[in-house]
Amino acid sequence: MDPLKKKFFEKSQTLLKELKTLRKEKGDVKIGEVNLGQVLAGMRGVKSMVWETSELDPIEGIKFRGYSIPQLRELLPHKKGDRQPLPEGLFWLMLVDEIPTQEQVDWLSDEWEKRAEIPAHTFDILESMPLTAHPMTQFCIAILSLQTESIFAKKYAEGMSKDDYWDASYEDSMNLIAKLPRIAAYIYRRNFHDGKHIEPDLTLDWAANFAHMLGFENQDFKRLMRLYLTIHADHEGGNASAHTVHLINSTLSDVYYSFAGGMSSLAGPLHGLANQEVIKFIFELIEDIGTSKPTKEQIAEFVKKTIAEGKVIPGYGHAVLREPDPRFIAQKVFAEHYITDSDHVQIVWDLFEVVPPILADLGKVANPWPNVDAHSGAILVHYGLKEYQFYTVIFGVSRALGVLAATTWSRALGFSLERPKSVTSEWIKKFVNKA
Ligand code: CMX
Repeated sequence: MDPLKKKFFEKSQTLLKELKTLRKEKGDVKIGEVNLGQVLAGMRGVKSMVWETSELDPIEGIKFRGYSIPQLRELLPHKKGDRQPLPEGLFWLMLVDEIPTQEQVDWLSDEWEKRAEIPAHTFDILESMPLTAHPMTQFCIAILSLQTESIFAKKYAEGMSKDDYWDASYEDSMNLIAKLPRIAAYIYRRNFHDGKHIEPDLTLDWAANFAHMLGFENQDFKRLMRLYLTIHADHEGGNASAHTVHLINSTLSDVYYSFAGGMSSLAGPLHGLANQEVIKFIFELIEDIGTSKPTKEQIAEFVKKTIAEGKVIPGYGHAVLREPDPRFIAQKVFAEHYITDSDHVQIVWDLFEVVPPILADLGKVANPWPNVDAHSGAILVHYGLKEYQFYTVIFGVSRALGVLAATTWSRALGFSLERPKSVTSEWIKKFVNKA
């Protein structure tokens, strides 16, 4: 058994026993209440699932196994000469709740390289897609095409015991994570660089190899990818992509089906697609105002006009957060350090000043602050990755780390098929009037 898998097995067995006892002895303890407002507002705040890998606080933002992003930047192993954390380290932490050593992270980089090979039919399927298909559509289809490699599905068909679900899930998760950068880069090069593909460089870490296969050799871009793929990895279990993965996987559909579903959810403009919408919004703003150096007054005008047209300001607001997103701040800190003289980045910073009071004045927006998607596009444009249709795919590559670590836990802990109760509006009217 590999060292990560062995650690995971030992830890998950201990928690499994604890949860079994808790369920038996305390199963009827109430942990929350649900009111009609929550149900009508997309189940906001309803505690209904267990997610081991991260937890979201409305004020402090995301904590991965209790660690904030600034703490992770200090504690997770780095590449020599880089201050950004390695996403391999975050995956290790999320999976086994321990900060890994440099040696453990190097082992994981090597392990993913060994598992990165893509079956030929996946490339064939991608080649059969029109170039007009959105990169997220291609990404979802490519992931689903990998389902032929599912160890879980194969073993299930052979009569696998419940006790072994976690093992097959771990193997599939490791394999899928290993393959995603190659698939994503293939889609990017196919769509935007005449299909001139770049072979992986097996000496590089997971994020740097992704940058290399995309065609970016700039060391700062590789640093950016390490940070980017770390901070987008997980946002507790209730966000749409994570919850979709959790739901699908609870039916014992394997991680390929589950993750493809999660990526379909990430492709929505209120979720991950917001990162492409933000840079589109900035390009439109520049076009509309006629300068890439607009004043704050001109930006405010454009923001108000957008709202008056019945549209949202992409990159602002959040279902849970009530302060600026620490993932936005982490990218701002990166840009302040590595980028001088970018009009797009400056507009992002000006929007950070201009948008919140305008949204707050509307009187209905629960969180007027920027979220993770408000910053990323301007930084990618700075390094030359201007094809914004691809941005959500990068988000998706990162999101695999959190949701697949969490899914491995779900199978180890034997969580049940998800099946909440729905009611009709007729039922609600009757119930509320009686109350
Ligand atoms: N611009 C304009 N109006 C906004 C707004 C924004 N950025 N954010 C919220 N509102 C509006 C909502 O549309 C809603 O209006 P109606 O009552 O007329 O329908 C009202 O304010 C209340 O919404 P809320 O309770 O503040 O927000 P929700 O929890 O319902 O939705 C979110 C959260 C993210 C969907 C919403 O803030 C939004 O649409 N933001 C823009 C899209 C975006 O950036 N999404 C990315 C989120 C991060 C991620 O998942 O990647």
